[in-house]
Amino acid sequence: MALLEILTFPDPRLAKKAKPVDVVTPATTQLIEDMFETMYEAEGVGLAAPQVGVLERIIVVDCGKREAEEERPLQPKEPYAIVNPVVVEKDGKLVWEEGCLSVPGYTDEVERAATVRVEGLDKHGNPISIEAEGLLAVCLQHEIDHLEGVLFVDRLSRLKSSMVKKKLKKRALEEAATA
Ligand code: GNR
Ligand code: NI
Repeated sequence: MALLEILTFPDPRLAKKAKPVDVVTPATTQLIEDMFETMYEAEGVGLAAPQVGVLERIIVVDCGKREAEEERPLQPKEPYAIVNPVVVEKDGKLVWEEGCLSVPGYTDEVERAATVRVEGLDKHGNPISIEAEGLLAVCLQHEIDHLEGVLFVDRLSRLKSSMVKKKLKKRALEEAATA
């Protein structure tokens, strides 16, 4: 088990497209376990491999604790690891206040699909299909965006996105100077 370093904006690796995983190997399974450990330590509800500098299509999510109030979730709120995840169905719209471990200190409202079905492989390489709503749906779409090099701040209006990114870059430079 190992804690991994979480990259933050404007690290260029966060803007790159991740490559599909050919074969799920023991190294993939190990990476998934390290990603879960890193996500729990950071108190996040999801993590994508590019956030830890690995440009492969792997995500982990665990929306369990934050969503215990939902009565009949489409899917049990357990931890999921998904290799090569794809949104195969989506429906409706919802606006959620999002944050990102790679964009510390900023949150904003983002509009996404209200329900999604995501297919991919689990940590053993077996096919899985997850139907989600609420925070889990948001989280799956947020993590899959990371695999395309897209951050939630890229989904704000053009003016807002450029203003926020400019401020975040300035803040990162100031922090680098005082570190
Ligand atoms: O921990 C996280 N919380 C969160 C809240 C609302 C919408 C999306 C997220 S994902 C984020 C963890 C993260 O950055 N994953 O990439
Ligand atoms: Ni994120």
